[in-house]
Amino acid sequence: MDHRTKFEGTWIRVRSELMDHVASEGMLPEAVEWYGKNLDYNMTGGKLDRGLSVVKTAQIIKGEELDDNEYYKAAVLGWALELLGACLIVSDDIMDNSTTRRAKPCWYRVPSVGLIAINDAFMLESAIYYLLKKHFRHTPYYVDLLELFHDTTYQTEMGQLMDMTTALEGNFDLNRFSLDKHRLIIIYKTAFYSFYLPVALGMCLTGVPESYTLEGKTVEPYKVALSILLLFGEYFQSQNDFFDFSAPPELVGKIQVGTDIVENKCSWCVNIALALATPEQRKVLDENYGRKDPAAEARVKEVFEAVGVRERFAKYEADMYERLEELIAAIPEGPERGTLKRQIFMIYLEKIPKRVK
Ligand code: GPP
Ligand code: MG
Ligand code: MG
Ligand code: MG
Repeated sequence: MDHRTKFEGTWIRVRSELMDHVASEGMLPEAVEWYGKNLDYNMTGGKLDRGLSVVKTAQIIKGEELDDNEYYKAAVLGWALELLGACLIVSDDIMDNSTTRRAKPCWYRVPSVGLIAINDAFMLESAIYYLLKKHFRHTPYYVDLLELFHDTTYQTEMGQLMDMTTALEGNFDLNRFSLDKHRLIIIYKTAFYSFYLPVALGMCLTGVPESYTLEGKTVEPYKVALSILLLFGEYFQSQNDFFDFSAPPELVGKIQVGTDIVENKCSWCVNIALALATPEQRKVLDENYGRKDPAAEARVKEVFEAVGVRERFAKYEADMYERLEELIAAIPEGPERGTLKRQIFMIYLEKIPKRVK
């Protein structure tokens, strides 16, 4: 059985734990049924990369297959992370005024749902803490897990706030954008929760300490992991921005191609276009970016094509690949179990450049 199928197979048990719990609270049957629909709609159909990464990290660090009990614990942490992802996406789609996600209408667009989606997002988040308490309350690293989830959630919210406040409706001054601002936004809104959190959870679960000595040198494994994973996150979200402009809609699972241009977002593409535009092209961007009008959006896209955003992305991707490869090769690694391994990061390096959504 492949990794993904095995991980997916554990969802049914985690789902039952959550459903049994809400039912045991004596909730009204229609509410219990609604919660089940919330879980089914928002926890399925995704790529599960974050959740899977928790399990893989734990396996690599342990250096051998996890036994059934260890596997389930790792999977619970993986699903807890997927719950965080689902909560963020349900909320983000409302804020971004998005239409579709994973080839289905966004949850808040489902006719009977609407703004109940806000409470549904809260419940997806709270489910994390129910699972953590149930499975990890008695472990010495329970507080570390809580802190990891709380801290990264807060960081993601700060990122989302920067994402939203650099994109205020009606503020058409493109001078407020820059690649440095873009970098800060995406590290906070994506990199911490999508890249650092899965690996840090896997490390925490397998007892990787704050520091250890390797060939006479002190290694701080969480700091090493953070520095590389934030760069992965930067690359991944820049790619998400690029796909928002370039990808055929059926691939990204969004019927209407991206919303970044009309939503006035400080995206990778507009920053690249601003750096390359002639004064005439700059004028087109100034007059059309962030306008809620398909014709204006089309004019912006023409400029993106003309300045060569696609070629720039290919170059950016090749440079990132090289940088990441070097950083991974420099990770201090020994044969000891319970320490950081390059393979954890190699998995990301193999996957991200190939992804199409
Ligand atoms: C993705 O950005 C960012 C998030 C999912 C974080 C949301 C954070 C909250 C606190 C709600 P995006 O809007 O570019 O993603 P997509 O293109 O997938 O909508
Ligand atoms: Mg967003
Ligand atoms: Mg969005
Ligand atoms: Mg996007």
